[in-house]
Amino acid sequence: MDTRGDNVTLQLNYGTNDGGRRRDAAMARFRAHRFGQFIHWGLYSIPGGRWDGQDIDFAAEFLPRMAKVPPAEWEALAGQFTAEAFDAEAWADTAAAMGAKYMTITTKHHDGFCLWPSAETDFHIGNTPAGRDVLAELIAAYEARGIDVNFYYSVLDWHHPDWRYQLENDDDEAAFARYLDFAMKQLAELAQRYPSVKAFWFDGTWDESVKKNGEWTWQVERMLKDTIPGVIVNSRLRADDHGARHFDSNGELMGDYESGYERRLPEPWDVSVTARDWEACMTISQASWGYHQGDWAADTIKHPLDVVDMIAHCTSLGGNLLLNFGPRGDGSLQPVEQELAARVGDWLTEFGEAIYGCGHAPGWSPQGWGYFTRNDTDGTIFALVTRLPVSGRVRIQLPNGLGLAGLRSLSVSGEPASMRELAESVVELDVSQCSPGPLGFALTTMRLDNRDALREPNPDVLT
Ligand code: FHN
Repeated sequence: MDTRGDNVTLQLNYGTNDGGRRRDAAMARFRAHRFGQFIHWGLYSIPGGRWDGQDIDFAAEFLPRMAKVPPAEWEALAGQFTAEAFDAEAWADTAAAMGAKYMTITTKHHDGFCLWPSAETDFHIGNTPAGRDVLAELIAAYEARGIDVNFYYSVLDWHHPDWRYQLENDDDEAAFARYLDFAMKQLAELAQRYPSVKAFWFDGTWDESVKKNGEWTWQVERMLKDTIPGVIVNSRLRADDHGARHFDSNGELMGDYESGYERRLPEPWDVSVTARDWEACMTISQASWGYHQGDWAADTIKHPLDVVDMIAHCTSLGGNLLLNFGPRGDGSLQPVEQELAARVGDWLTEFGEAIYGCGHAPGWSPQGWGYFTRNDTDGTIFALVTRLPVSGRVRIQLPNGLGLAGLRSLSVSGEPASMRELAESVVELDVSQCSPGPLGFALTTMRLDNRDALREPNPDVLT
């Protein structure tokens, strides 16, 4: 243990590697992507939240637990996994139309069913009527469109006989050691079989059994990064020497980006999150990740403009948004999700300049009508109006000492009818004549202490 002033730094064998702010090209690419597509697809997609005619009012991928499905009946679902409507090209087209720059697919969720022909278990897609290497098909289709592919992997495995939630005796310890060996081999399979994968998204690591095995989590990250140099690992994998997760016992991030925001975003003014890379994941329905055929999910689909607000919100705080899709059991996409993807893509076609390669704009605080972002390369400041004031006026509070020398509309909505300086560093745009809907502007700023050098005095402003 070191003591530096009041800060006591614990010596950790399995703590942070680099505090969550990698500077290499692979991490810069992930950061610049800003928006990705999450896909939950597995055996749970077949029943779609319904068992014996009863819908569960819970996430569809938890059906085996919520409906207490006998393990043998759940395993038998593999016989119905035909993937007859699975079309990797169609999935990739939807992602491209939406403006997603990466896709994260569930290779194995909590039920233990593997979307790849794993040599470590018989419970995999190779032993189903589908019999296809869907991960290879997806990688080919997405990468052909310039979209990176990442893998989700659940350490929690309800199917494996050696899985343990707690380690209460020597038998538990021995069994769980066998399980961790199995999982390590599966992860090595995925990395060796699909070496173009850019990131691993770990889940299901909240149980005491995993938290007591920080060394294994550290070894997994090392193995993956040795196998695929530059590969990215989220913060949900690691536990440190004392069982701390996401952040080690010294408060330093473990993994390459923080992935604790699930179906929620940081407060718009919580600039503390800008200290590291992070990603929020979000369902399109209220709370089901897997396809859910019941009204419980269908009645809670988000509006596309809610999603674009989330994208702008995340970018303004230097984070990514991972939006989840739940294909049906046969591999077909839900039309409601495809429609939402198209509308989100329309917005990114217009305003993507303020998202891709952009991040937090230090000193520019959100002001209710939307968010500021900043191009990480040339420093351009953008104003994204996702919550248009009913007044038709957008008031911009610039950082002290800055004035607005000009602006450029990012879309066909047109330029503001007027731009008035109300006070030092306060400008009001009249956008009442702009076409209805989201707006976005690239701002040109000036130092107020040499305003005359940059433009004529504004007759609207009393000098
Ligand atoms: O239990 C899972 C859930 O099914 C889903 O995969 C989400 C995605 O972030 N992760 C877990 C809940 O935190």
